[in-house]
Amino acid sequence: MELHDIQGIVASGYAHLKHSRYLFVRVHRADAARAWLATVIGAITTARRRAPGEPKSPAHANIAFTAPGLQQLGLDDDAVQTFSREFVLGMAERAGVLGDAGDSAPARWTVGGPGTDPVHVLLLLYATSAAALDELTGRLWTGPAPTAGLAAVFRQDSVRENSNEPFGFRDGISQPAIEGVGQPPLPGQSVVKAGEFLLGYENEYGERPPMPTVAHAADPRGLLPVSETEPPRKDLGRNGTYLVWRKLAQDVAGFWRFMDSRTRGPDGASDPERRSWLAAKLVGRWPSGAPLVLAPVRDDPALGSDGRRNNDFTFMPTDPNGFACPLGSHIRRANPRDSLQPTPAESVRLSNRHRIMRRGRPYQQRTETGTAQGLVFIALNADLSRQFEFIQQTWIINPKFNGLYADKDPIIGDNDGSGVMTIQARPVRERITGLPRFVTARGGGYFFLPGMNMLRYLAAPR
Ligand code: N7H
Repeated sequence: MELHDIQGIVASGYAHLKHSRYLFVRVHRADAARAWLATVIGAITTARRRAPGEPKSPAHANIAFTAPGLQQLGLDDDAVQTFSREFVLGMAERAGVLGDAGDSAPARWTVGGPGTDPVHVLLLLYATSAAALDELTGRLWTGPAPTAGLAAVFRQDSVRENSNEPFGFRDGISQPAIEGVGQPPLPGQSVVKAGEFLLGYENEYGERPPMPTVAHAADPRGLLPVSETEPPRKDLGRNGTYLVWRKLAQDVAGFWRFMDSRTRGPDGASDPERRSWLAAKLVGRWPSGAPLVLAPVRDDPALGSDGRRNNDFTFMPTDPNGFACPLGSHIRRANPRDSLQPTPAESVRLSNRHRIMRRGRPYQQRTETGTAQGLVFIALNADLSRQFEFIQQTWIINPKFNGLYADKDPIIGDNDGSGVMTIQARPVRERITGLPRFVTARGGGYFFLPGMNMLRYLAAPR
């Protein structure tokens, strides 16, 4: 693996850096943008392994581009069109596939929608403290960015105080391991081929993902390797991947109010234990992170925080019918592991062709009416349609998922107040009705996270 050419966020979620900032940039002038890019390349973090004894860095930076961004930077249309169709169309155009309607419709987005400023570049900044983040922002953006030619059109900050997402559940537990990249796998962690997450390598089909290329003549400095499959064109996308960015607002008060309303005792009194049980059934894990498959009756915080045990499970050996972890719970939809047809082994193979690397972080911000919170959802994948979009469309918002017929994902599905969640149980199943939407899209975009070589190519004067 060419780790020095791969951006660091592919290999690590930078868990030691609590503060992050997502800066959305519009390019007005290509020459100014290229000059700025040339100054920041040296600060971009790669996936290179630390030398023995080398301390962890107190700050990291990564950078990604939309399709219009690549165009604005001067990439020929002929090259832009070699990127995946979904990427070229952009996230807002894929609203139908993603279930982004009603309050989640792109027309209402604060970034990435049809009514907002075009986004060309996304700068992802991470640091140990707010002051260090400001220093990094000054070094990479405020300082060197020319006043003309580039403008920040949106900024999202995030502070991660602990491992929980805003509803109160431990997040960031289950991730695929990429063959040849990152840490050795934990017990239960599936190892998938590098081509599921990086262009230029074999994927779970034994093939290489489609490679964006440029004409031979468009690389007069010889910065890019010659394509093996389409010579004399040059490989542009090698060691890059697609990045999904979504701002997902969470109705935390509404979520817990709903759980409360469905679990009150016969005398009308709240039942905190039962409330947490219902929420866990919807997620598939307890707030501590303990999976329902391994802790079916009550939360087990020691299990939830134990990285060697909290993801070491499949569904079929002990829970084929969903009596512990409901078939339609968020985690069983988002990664069904061994629980799909026709056999558990086939199901694992299939599930591993639809994995994403999640790099999301919570956000919280003041608004005119109070506090808004949610998730900056970030996912990496080599194939937007087969990975992120497939999960969202075929598993999350599909009422016919895995033998169900009327349910959508109870946490992030596009429910409208009449949603249904079936909790399989003996002797009879329980059906929770009247589910609203707890998570609303507020903005987003599809980006390409290039390899370092492509970055140098983009920054080179024309
Ligand atoms: Fe989900 N939540 O708090 O309920 N998610 N998710 N997610 N999610 C997971 O295993 C959550 C979202 C996946 O391999 C956990 O890390 C919330 C989107 C996948 O077992 C929790 C939001 C998509 C997994 C949550 C949200 C996914 C996963 C358990 C939005 C993809 C791994 C902790 C605000 C389209 C499944 C963990 C596996 C796990 C929550 C969004 C996918 C607690 C609140 C948009 C693949």
